[in-house]
Amino acid sequence: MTKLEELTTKCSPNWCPGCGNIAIWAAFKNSAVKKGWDNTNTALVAGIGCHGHILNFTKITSLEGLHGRPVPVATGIKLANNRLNVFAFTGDGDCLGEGGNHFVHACRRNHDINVFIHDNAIYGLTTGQTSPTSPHNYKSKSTPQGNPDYPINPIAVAIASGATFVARAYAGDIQGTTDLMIKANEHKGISILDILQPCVTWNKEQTHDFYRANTYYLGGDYDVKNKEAAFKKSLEWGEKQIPIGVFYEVDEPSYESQIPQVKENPLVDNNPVRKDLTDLFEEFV
Ligand SMILES: Cc1ncc(C[n+]2csc(CCOP(=O)(O)OP(=O)(O)O)c2C)c(N)n1
Ligand code: SF4
Repeated sequence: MTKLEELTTKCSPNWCPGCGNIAIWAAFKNSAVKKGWDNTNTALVAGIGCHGHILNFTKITSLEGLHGRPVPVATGIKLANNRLNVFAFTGDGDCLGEGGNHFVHACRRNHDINVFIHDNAIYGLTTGQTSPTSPHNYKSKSTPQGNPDYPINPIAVAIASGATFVARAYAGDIQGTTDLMIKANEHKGISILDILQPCVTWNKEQTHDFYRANTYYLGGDYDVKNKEAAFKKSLEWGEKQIPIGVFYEVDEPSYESQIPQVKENPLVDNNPVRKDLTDLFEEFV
């Protein structure tokens, strides 16, 4: 059983007070405690950005990848040891800008990993420039006259690329985010969770007040298996019209379950053949 105090590191969070990352961190720790995720069964990866700091404050084995690369690192970890729960924390810039190609290919391959997008619709760490999810006409120091680009829709792109679990959370609802994180990890195959994460310092449009006023939970007779309906739903965005919850979930074989070398036993259980690579490295010195 994982205890909350066991997940704490010596580092104190340095996120701005009120930052949505604090709520995402809380939701992840709650999920870990509920489901027993710890160093024996779980690995974490993050990209570069404010979101990536989550690794410094969470005591579970982790690796901070290059900017835009947490998804391929996570798929590598899962291929090496498919017994692990693997979580990739990534920013909207990290995942959909620098890492956009990795995102699409991981979705279509249906790797059994969890991708949590800390979506603050700006580049946070580098002080608030326009990102791939910033709205059209958004003004920031990088687009002072208004953003000429139209935003990427992470939900629509994930569905179109073949992801088998696609959901959206609002960080300010810690309980709701916890439930979605747990559901994501229970899904066999790739789970994309786009988490609306207010950046209280730089983004004065997509604020906690904005999301509290305009989000609503999917439910009732909404059918998560209907791809066409999910795609249509993913295009909804507006006043009181931002859906939260699971948009799409279907059972399809994961990448790892189809690879003969890993479907029975994780690669780490095989006796790896160790080769002395000194000569090879010498060639490049
Ligand atoms: C290849 C590369 N390009 C640019 C940078 C500079 N850089 C570091 S963090 C960052 C933006 C991060 O934004 P996002 O991924 O949305 O994360 P956030 O800080 O908002 O959590 C950029 C552009 C970098 N480190 N590496
Ligand atoms: S700059 Fe924004 S995203 Fe980064 S810690 Fe501060 S509020 Fe959070």
